[in-house]
Amino acid sequence: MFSLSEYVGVLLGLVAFLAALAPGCPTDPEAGFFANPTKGDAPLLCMFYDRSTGGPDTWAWDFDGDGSIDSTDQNPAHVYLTPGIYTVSLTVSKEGATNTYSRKEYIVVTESEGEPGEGDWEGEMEGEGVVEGETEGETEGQTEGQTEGIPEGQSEGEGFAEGEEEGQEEHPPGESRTFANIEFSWIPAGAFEMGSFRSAEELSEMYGDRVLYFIPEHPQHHVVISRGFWMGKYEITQAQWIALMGSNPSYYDGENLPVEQVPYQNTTDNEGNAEYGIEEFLLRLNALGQGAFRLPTEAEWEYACRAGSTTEWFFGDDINQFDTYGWWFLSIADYHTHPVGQKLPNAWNLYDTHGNVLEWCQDWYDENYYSVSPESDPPGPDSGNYRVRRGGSVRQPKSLCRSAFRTWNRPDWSTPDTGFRILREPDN
Ligand SMILES: [Ca+2]
Ligand SMILES: [Ca+2]
Repeated sequence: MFSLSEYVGVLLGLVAFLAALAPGCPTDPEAGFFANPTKGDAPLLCMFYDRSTGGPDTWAWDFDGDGSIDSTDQNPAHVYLTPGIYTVSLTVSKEGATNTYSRKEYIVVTESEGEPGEGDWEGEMEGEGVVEGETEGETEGQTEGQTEGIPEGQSEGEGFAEGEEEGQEEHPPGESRTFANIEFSWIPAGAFEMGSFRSAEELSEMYGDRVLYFIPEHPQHHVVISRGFWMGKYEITQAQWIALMGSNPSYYDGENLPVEQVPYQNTTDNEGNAEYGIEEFLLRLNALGQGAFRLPTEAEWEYACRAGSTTEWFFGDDINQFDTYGWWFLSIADYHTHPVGQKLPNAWNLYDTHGNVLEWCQDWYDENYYSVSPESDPPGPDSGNYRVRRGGSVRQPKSLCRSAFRTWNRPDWSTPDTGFRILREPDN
C-alpha cells in the first residue's frame, strides 16, 4: 500500500512526466550529478559532475546538506575535511525556472587510518621517510639542478639508444621545433619501466588516497619506445584550438590557457549541434600538410613525462617541490587553470605534464592492460568504454599528478580540467 506522501509523490512524478511529453513546452533545466569518489578517508577530495539538460544558466551546490551554497560552478570540486555522511544537492536555474536534485547520504567520509587531523593535502607525505636522507625543505643537489633548469634525478639522455634503428631521425633530447604554429620537443627512442614499483598499498599509505586508485599502475613493466618523436612542449592552448576550430569550448577563458572541456571524440550537444572533439582538431591539423599529428599513446605519454626519471614525479620524490613544476589543487586559493609553461619543464623540455589539465591519450583504458601489453610500443587495448587521461590536474592532489598515475573518462565527455597535448611523428 502507498502512504499518502508516496501517493502524492507518484502523482507529481506522473504530472512531471506528462508535462515533459507535451510538445512546445518551455524546457525546464533538468539535472543529475555524480561525484568521484563518493567514499574515502578525510581529507577527501571529490569532483562533482553536473549532467544537466535544457541548458541551465546557474548552478548552486550544497555539498554538506546544511542549506548554504558552497559552489556555483558547473563542475566543481570539494574537499571534505571532517569525517561524516553528507547529503549533496544541486539546484539549476534557467529563466526563473528552478529545479533541485538531492542525494541523501551520498558522500561518506571516514577517519584517516594514518595520523588523524592532517587537515590538508600539503601534509601528505611529510616526514614519512619517503625521500630518504633528505631534510625537510632541502634537497640534496637541487640548487645545482635548478640553475640548469634540469631537475634532480633526471638523466640527460644517457642510455636512450636502446631500440633505435639505422636511418631513424635523431635529434638532441628536448630539442625544440615548431610545426603548424605548435611548439614541440624531441623525445628520443629508448626504454623505461612503466608504472609504479611501489605497491598500491604502499602508495595509499604514503598519500592517504584509496588503495584502488593506485592498483592500475601495476605491474610495473619494461617498455621500449622504438622511435623518437616530437611531443607537444605545452598543453594545446585555447588560441591554438580557436585557430583551427573557430570556437572555444573552454570553461575558463584565456588564449594562453589550455583548452579544456574538449571531448576525445566528436559528439553533439543538447540541441543536436556538433560538438567537436580532438578527433576533428587532429583531422584539420593533419590537413595542413605539416606532418602527421596524433595523441600520444599512454606509454609514450609516461615515457615523455618521466624523461629518464624513475621517481614519483619527473623532479624527484620530494612532494614539497611540486609547486616549482606543476599546478595542482589547493596550491592556490581556487582551482582554475593556468597559462601553459609557467612552471619549470622536465629534462626533455615538456611543461605542465604534472597538473594544470589532465591530458587525453590515444589508448582505450583497461586497468589490467599492464599485465598483457606488448613490450615494444604498446598501443593500448583494442577496444573499451573509456579513454586514458594522464598527469592529473589543478583539481587534483599531487599524488594523482604522479608520472605513473592513470585515470580515464568517457570519450564523449569533457570536464573543465581535461585538455591534451599532441605528438608529431618523425619525418623518417
Ligand atoms: Ca553547504
Ligand atoms: Ca597537464
